[in-house]
Amino acid sequence: MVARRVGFGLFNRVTVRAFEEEPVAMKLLYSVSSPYVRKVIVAARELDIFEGLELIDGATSPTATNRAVVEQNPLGKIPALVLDDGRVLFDSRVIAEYFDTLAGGSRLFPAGQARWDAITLQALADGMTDAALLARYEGFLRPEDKRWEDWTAGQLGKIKACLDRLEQDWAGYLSGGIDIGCIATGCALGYLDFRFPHLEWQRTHSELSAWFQEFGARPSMQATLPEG
Ligand SMILES: N[C@@H](CCC(=O)N[C@@H](CS)C(=O)NCC(=O)O)C(=O)O
Repeated sequence: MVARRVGFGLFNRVTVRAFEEEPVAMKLLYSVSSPYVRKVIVAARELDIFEGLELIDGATSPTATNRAVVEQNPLGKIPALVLDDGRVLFDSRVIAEYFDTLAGGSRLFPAGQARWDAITLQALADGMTDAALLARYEGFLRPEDKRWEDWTAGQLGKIKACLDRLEQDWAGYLSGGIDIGCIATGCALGYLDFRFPHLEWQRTHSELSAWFQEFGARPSMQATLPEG
């Protein structure tokens, strides 16, 4: 997944020449376990602009905040994209759309009516990831004696509802080509397999599972398998 691992102070200027007038240097605060980071890196790879990114380790959590991340994004969350003109872009939705623009536009974020499908699917998939991450934090970060079963059950209920909706309403769409909604869905499902393998969602969602087997074999997905 990693093109270059460098410390924050060691900024080797890397530029991407795309469709903007000026070359843009871009540093991406990332971690190899984050599904949102994976989403933007898969987007960059699919758009052929990945080589223009400098990857900066930004591993962080709500209880062990990475100060280098907070300096760029007051929410303390990754991904965050630092541009050489001082702008910082976040969150993953904004960064993915920025990459799309750099690559000429309307590739992963289609124009016209199709846009609403693509970004609604992205919202559904990201929302499922949000629920999974909250359940992960509850079961992993929170001290054992303070964990709240009802909270975890609520998040797992959201995940199940999203999986059911993806299977029922989106399986045909997913097979129709790649856009930001498909990438977000692939990364959300990959995160479930990474952190919640016991859910065995593939046993109960056959069409989604078939799509994920194929989508997950793409080089962009294989190059970004989560670790940690
Ligand atoms: N909506 C954000 C979510 C980003 C997010 O929650 N990232 C996690 C890593 S997977 C994070 O940075 N967590 C640290 C925290 O919540 O303090 C996005 O799409 O980028």
